[in-house]
Amino acid sequence: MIKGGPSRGGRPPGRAPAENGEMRETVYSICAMCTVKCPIEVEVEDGAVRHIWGNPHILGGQQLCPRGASGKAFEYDDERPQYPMIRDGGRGSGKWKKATWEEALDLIANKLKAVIEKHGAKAIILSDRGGPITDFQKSFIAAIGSPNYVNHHATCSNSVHNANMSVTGYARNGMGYDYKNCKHMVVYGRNLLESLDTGEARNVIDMLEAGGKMVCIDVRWNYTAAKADRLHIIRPGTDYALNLALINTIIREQLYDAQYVERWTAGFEELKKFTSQYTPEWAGTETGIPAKDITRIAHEAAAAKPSVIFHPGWMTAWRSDDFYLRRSIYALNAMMGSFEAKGGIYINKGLGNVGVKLRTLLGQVPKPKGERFDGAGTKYPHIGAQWGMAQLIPHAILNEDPYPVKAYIVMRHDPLASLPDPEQTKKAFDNLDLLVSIDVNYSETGWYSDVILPESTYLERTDHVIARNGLKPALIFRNKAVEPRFDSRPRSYIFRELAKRMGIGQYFPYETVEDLIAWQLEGTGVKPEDFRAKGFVGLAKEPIWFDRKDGLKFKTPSGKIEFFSEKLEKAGVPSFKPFERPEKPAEGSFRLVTSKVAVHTQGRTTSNNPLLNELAPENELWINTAQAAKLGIKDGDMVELSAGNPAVENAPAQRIRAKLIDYIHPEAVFMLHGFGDTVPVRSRSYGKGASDIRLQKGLLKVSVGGNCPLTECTVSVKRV
Ligand SMILES: Nc1nc2c(c(=O)[nH]1)N[C@H]1C(S)=C(S)[C@@H](COP(=O)(O)OP(=O)(O)OC[C@H]3O[C@@H](n4cnc5c(=O)[nH]c(N)nc54)[C@H](O)[C@@H]3O)O[C@H]1N2
Ligand SMILES: Nc1nc2c(c(=O)[nH]1)N[C@H]1C(S)=C(S)[C@@H](COP(=O)(O)OP(=O)(O)OC[C@H]3O[C@@H](n4cnc5c(=O)[nH]c(N)nc54)[C@H](O)[C@@H]3O)O[C@H]1N2
Ligand code: SF4
Ligand SMILES: [Mo]
Repeated sequence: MIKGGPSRGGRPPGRAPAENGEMRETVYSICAMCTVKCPIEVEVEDGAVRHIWGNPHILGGQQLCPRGASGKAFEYDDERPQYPMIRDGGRGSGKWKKATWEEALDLIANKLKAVIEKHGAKAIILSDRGGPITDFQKSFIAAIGSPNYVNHHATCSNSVHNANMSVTGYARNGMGYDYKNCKHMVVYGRNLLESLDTGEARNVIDMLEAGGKMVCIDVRWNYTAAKADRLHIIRPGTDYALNLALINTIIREQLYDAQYVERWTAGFEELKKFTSQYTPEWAGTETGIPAKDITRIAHEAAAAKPSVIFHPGWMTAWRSDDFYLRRSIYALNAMMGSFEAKGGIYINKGLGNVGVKLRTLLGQVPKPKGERFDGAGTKYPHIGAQWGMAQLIPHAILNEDPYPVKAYIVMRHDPLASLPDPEQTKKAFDNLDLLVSIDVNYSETGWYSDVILPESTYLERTDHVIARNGLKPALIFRNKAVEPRFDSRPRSYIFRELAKRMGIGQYFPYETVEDLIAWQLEGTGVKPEDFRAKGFVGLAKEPIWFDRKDGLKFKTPSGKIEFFSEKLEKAGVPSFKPFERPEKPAEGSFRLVTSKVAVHTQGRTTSNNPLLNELAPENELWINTAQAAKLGIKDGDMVELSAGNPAVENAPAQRIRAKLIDYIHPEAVFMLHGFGDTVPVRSRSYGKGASDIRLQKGLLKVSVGGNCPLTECTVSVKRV
């Protein structure tokens, strides 16, 4: 027993000797079982993980989600790469040579140098999962002179980010939601009680318990809908029509916050004119949601303003016009005056708001010159270059458009499990001189690469300090809890060593990551030991709110919320776009809708986890009961799905069991993402379930918001 006792509330931080002589300690760190980065407290006993909890000082002692809690099972699973591996056969053949770190890093550096010599640094792309813990890899790719850093957002939030940038000047995650004080929330396909961020889910439950109302707009029932006041099942791809009618109603009936609109928005008259034709009656026929229900949403939201959230969602790469849907959601919030209102959407406060400057490696690296491979920020001026468009990587490689791309470093990202149409991406990868995967698992991309570098897991490594932005900004970092089990290395080592070999070692001026942290903190007034007590250092005593009368800081050219954007127009992108009705799928065909399950993360992060695999080993196909009857499909029948996209050849069919459900739109079928594993050394998930991305043929496309239009996929369904 730890002296003082290991009770949930009062575990003392730091090392504490146990009575029988063994050592137990608690280490504060950051979860990485998904990308949300919940603060954790790891209980370590005799150098091994005993249990992982939520950091009680931030998460109020709450438990983690099932994936966070299964971090221990991941750590002690041997089915992950245990040493550097160099391909020793054809791509994807599974033939590997065990290598030392010196051999693997030398090989990578030599190939990169050869590519630079022949084609220039631009011919190298690095992609990762994005987020704040990216300083090592971003600095590396910039320091070798390539502008081609890209993250996964093309299949996640690109259109939300770029839409919010065009309306308020902030990215999606530049803002947060004051759920606890919210009185009315409308969510569009944001399944927030299953596609989890634990803190968010807890706050939403608190909101509902305090009497807040939630209205869900989805094409099917889900766990969020189960807790909502109302679920409106909408015709897939018509949310934009709903919003145009909501805006129309709110303006026509003068339900908006006139003072706020006058003070903080630009282009209201244009918005009014544009939406005047879109009545609730019209939207009723487009969406299938009766006009009276649409009017009711507008009335209820307006009655609760400004404590209202029209939730802009997250993984929204639904359709080509998704950008306009997201713009309309941000516009609705603006009309409710909800930006920077209690119970609304607040602007995240960062270090700049508390006068703290944190050093980063990237801050010391000259910005690389030259055009990006994807044209983000140049050919597409309204698309953020900080995210880029990973879906254009295959095109760039195959067509040398706009220039040759010959090397690709993939870090904490699995394009062959997350981009649509992996067959096409593989074809492109066959033309690379070098494909490197830096991962903690065997990913699909890793299995197809030239070199796998095993990174030490999140429990085995310390990463640099990051800012936790929000109403009360804080500093935090991922802190090593246990020694690596295998011959892996942390990212701080991998990129420093590669940099040395590339002759850019000066940009990685540290020996240990602890030195780096001390250097980062110099001049901030915060010391490394300050993190010991709670695992983070708060930088504001009270929540920071900007003054709604005069102090709002929108980052648009006008400093206001721009319904009409001259910047967009100049880029050749109209501020408003008429609604276009999605085509109705042919008889026996359906729109394929995919999403997440509470016990897994994305494509390949957790599907082979011993505990989580047991909880959800396979996916099923949800199909509307009446539609299934027409096709002679019964619950539990095996069905075959074929890609029905136009101009698709050789789309591999996928087999999956049918699950009949009344509460899904008859035009849609639904399956979970992340199944259909093709990597044989992942014994638990290999070959199980059907792959959605293999059906999403021909969708490596750029939509106006920079996203891949993932739901513009139809499949035909037949009984096997
Ligand atoms: N457990 C778990 N939690 C996660 C993740 C995970 O992998 N596992 N991933 C994290 C990440 S990276 C993200 S981006 C978020 C994603 O979180 P969400 O944004 O909630 O995305 P999805 O889980 O894909 O859910 C999308 C929902 O949209 C619905 N939908 C599909 N088409 C339409 C349509 O045309 N209109 C409407 N109104 N609804 C539609 C689907 O039925 C589904 O319920 O979750 C995060 N949290
Ligand atoms: N059809 C369809 N496609 C989708 C989605 C969908 O719902 N349907 N969801 C989309 C969404 S929202 C997203 S965010 C993307 C996600 O796409 P990805 O970001 O590619 O997500 P994963 O497939 O989980 O791949 C992440 C990789 O990171 C590795 N990894 C995990 N932890 C670490 C670590 O600490 N270090 C290193 N080096 N590697 C690590 C994992 O093992 C895994 O191989 O997929 C998108 N694609
Ligand atoms: S949501 Fe779950 S898996 Fe993701 S960081 Fe938080 S605890 Fe970890
Ligand atoms: Mo995502």
